[in-house]
Amino acid sequence: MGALGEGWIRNFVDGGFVDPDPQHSFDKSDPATGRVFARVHEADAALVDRAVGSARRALDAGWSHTPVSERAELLRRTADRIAERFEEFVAAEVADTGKPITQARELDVARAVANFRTFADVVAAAGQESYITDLADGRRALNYAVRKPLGVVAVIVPWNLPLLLLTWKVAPALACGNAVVVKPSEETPSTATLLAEVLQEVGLPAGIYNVVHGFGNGSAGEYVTTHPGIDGVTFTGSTATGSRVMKAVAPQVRPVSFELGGKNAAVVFDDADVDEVLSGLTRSVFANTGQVCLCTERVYVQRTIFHEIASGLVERAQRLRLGAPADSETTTGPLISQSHRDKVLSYFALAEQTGAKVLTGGNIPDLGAALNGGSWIEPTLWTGLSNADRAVREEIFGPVAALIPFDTEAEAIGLANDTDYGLAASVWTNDLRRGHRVAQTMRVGISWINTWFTRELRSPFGGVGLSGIGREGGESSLHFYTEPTNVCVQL
Ligand code: TXE
Repeated sequence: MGALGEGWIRNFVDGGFVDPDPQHSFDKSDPATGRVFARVHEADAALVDRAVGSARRALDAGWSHTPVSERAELLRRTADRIAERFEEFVAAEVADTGKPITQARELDVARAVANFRTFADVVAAAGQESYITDLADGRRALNYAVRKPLGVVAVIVPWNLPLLLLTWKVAPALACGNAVVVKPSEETPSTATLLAEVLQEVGLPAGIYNVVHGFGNGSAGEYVTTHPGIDGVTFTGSTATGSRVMKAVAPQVRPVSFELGGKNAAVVFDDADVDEVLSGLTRSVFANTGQVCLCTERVYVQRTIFHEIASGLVERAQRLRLGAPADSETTTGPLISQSHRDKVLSYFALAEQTGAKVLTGGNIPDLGAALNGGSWIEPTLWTGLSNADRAVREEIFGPVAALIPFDTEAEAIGLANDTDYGLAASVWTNDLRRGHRVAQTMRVGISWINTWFTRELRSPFGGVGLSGIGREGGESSLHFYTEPTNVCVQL
């Protein structure tokens, strides 16, 4: 039986799909309508143990010694096969998330293809470090580092960009010769499962890619991260869960790579191109219904153009089209779940209690009988809040931003950096020197000037503070997914 047949979403362990157990399963519903469309088999501790065991055996059986060129070729075949089965991935991602089909095509699945292609190239071009050491007695030594796979890597991913974030980790992990045990979000189990089929088709050995479904505590997430056979964990999700995962791996002192979201700032100076700013902010605040770790939730605008930017952004927010994912005119989907909408609505209430003026949005929209069972919410903008307010300090992860005025460059830098998070920032200005100056001062992992979300997959990606630990992307990924052994030769 294939990945997504007969209303079941199955686990994939040791090269095969596991027969589902109706006693251990949960419903998967469509966030756009609220309708249940599949059951997901929840992996128990024994199944997770089988997955980890099979991963170890497959590594030892030779995968970790496969020539790099072969692994790179396998990644390229995987990219080609996803491209061939593109619309199946799009349909699965849209069903799980309710996101607009155009976005799933242009971003989510397209990036999955790009992730595999990029890491095939990166690993094929990677060199090894070597140094000649001059010794005190005039002799020399040669040092070289041999990079070996980390081993069995736990890959824990969230629901906002499920396939994109999964392949961002799985592609470099496989490129470096690791085996993975993937725990997708309980909200978005489908595309990780479909990927198992693709990896089987392109000839990945059994045991190298495993998928175990379930939740966090007392479920697959906890079983994977506490398993003694895991050699490292790469995780994207909330800061609170990241901290829990860190505790879970602490007894065994395993390396972690964490991308934990943000409370990202945009800083808009009055010399910026207003049209460019408005297009950029519309994307950065509302893309994926605000459910991207890089989304802007704090917009600092120089006072001289504050009203122009605020009214322009309101107008653009009101032009967004909420609607059925399959409609190519739809720009904005629902939130991932009713419980996530409850969280976002709680911030709406909090913001209003603490003096926010709602410029637009703030409510649950009426989209008609077909969609009203979904977890929809209006794109929302506030003024009247300050950095002291919780709605400006905590990650909301919805289509909402607070607009706050500033007067001077120094004040803007202070406001933008006044956060416990540190993932991304965007600076809008036509003053070249100021752009670089301010972008470099941002206490973040990723700083943009006059753009947002433009990504180079070989560049380091990650955050500081509550936004995470470590970097992935290009060489940074190769470093996380390998362990060097340094050899020193007396010459
Ligand atoms: O994330 P969790 P949730 C933020 C965003 C959102 C909040 C909560 O603010 O509102 O997180 O979302 C697995 N051991 N981001 O609850 O819990 C879980 O099953 C091991 C930011 O969905 O972090 C899922 O696979 N695993 C973000 C994954 O962790 C555990 C993206 C993420 O879930 C676990 C998503 C445990 N104890 C939400 N508990 C970003 N950085 O982009 C949960 N999981």
